[in-house]
Amino acid sequence: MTDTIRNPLFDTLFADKAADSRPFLFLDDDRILSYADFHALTGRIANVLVSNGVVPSDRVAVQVPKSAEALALYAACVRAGAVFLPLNTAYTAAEIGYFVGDAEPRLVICDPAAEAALAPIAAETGASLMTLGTNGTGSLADAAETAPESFETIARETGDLAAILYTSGTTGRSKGAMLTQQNLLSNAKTLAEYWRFSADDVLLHALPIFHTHGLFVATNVIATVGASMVFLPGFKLEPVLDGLKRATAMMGVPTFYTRLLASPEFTRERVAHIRLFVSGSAPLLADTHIAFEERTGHRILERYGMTETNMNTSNPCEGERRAGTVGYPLPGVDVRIADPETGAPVEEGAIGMIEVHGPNVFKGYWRMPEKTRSEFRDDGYFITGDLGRIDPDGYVTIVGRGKDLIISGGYNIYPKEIELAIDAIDGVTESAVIGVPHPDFGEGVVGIVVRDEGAAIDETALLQSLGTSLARFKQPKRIFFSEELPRNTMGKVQKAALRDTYATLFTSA
Ligand code: MCA
Ligand code: AMP
Repeated sequence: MTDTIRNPLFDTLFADKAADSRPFLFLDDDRILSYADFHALTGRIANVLVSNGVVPSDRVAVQVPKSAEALALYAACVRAGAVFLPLNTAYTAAEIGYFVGDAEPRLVICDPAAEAALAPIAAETGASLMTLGTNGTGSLADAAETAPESFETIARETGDLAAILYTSGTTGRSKGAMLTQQNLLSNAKTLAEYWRFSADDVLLHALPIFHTHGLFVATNVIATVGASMVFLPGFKLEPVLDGLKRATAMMGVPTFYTRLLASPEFTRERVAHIRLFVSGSAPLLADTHIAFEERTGHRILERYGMTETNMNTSNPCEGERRAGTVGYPLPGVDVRIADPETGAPVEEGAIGMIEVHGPNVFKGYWRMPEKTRSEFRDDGYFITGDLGRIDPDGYVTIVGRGKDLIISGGYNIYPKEIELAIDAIDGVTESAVIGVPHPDFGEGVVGIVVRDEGAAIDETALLQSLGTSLARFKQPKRIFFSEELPRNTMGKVQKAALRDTYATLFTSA
């Protein structure tokens, strides 16, 4: 550990390993980046950030493909006291426009291929634009190449912001969750200990690095203990099967595990040496849990978190990993079940709103004080929007969602946002968007659309119109037309009835 902590998050993750020659990243082009190499790279990138006008607390918005340099950019932002704002690589320019307008970053960094589309967006808010592609391409990489390694880390307090991650909302407007150094650091330390990570571990990393799971849960835990990662650009079966050979642990969304199980090459022998498989971001079906154990002899460890809270609960490392549950509240995290309307505690074992409190819980939504107030109880507990219960022996089970949310392959999709985009198309009267069981993504998005009288718009034309406004993963996999939407006596669309109608759309052979 460095003598004096100047920047708690950066110092704990990277500064105290600045001279460490042990591997941090095993890359897919066979390069190995040691902790020392990585630390030097953060210094060079931090110098580039500062020479491009970034001062402490400035936002740096980043939509770049996954790479070692992209990960170093995250660490460099923390080191330079900037607020890292990662964005899904699937977002369209229209979607990026909203985030840039809302967050007003000093600097926008994008894939060289997106430069022409994003230049006017950056210019509108007065942000500078730089690029970072794969394999060390782009203006940021070029500038970093010649920048000095030495950089005096900017001092930060634990309560200062380290990142803003946008999450969609039930009203369709995305909210920026403000995460402090303390939020990230406390969770990384807790998880590293709870999951028994040590410097000997090698994590298979195939998750994207623009969300909590791949960025904070995976990377921060590994860097906290000085372990290594097999760092893959994404989840593709062959490289993952190959990468597992040298790994001791893997983290993934349930789709990773169902895809592995679908491969005959995923055998007990292949993973006999693995210590830990972790699943989260979406419900892991008990069937998958059981099939995984039958195939491999390993029980997947399921945990539960949110962008706003980092990780809240986890099944134990030693002890029973109970299928269908998300385990115990993590040490230092208070979890309670409350009446969704009043916030009053429910009887032991009863179903209610999951509420959480602890050093992991975010500071609030960026420039949305009222929204922030409405999602916290007066005593400081955050209202997750997830419905669950706590069994007498302490295991938490998520039984549903109090929020209208679809989780597809670990990505959150808010129906309201999709409905607004569909309703804006000529010829559409109204629409309802639902999620139904999908064999690969867990839930698949389906749109039910009522057309204006005489309008001829069909499924293909509708999907084409959505192409420029919505990221591909959010677009309905199928659209159906109906004369009207089913409504209850209050006029509210009965989504449960629609979900029943289309329940087997993707799962019937
Ligand atoms: C890709 N497609 C999807 C998804 N991903 N459609 C629906 N849902 C998805 N998740 C679409 C593409 O647009 C494309 O459509 C087609 O599927 C194939 O695209 P491809 O890029 O080849 O897909 P893939 O690379 O196989 O990606 C699937 C994936 C990926 C590996 C499951 O979505 C993924 O890495 N998901 C992880 C998300 C994650 O990290 N979530 C954590 C959030 P077309 O062919 O029509 O063009 S953090 C969180 O939730 C909290 C805090 C927590 O607890 O962790
Ligand atoms: P995000 O907005 O991407 O942070 O997603 C957070 C949401 O993902 C939570 O509110 C839950 O609804 C869901 N989630 C995360 N982990 C799990 C899990 N293990 N089981 C069920 N749902 C989960």
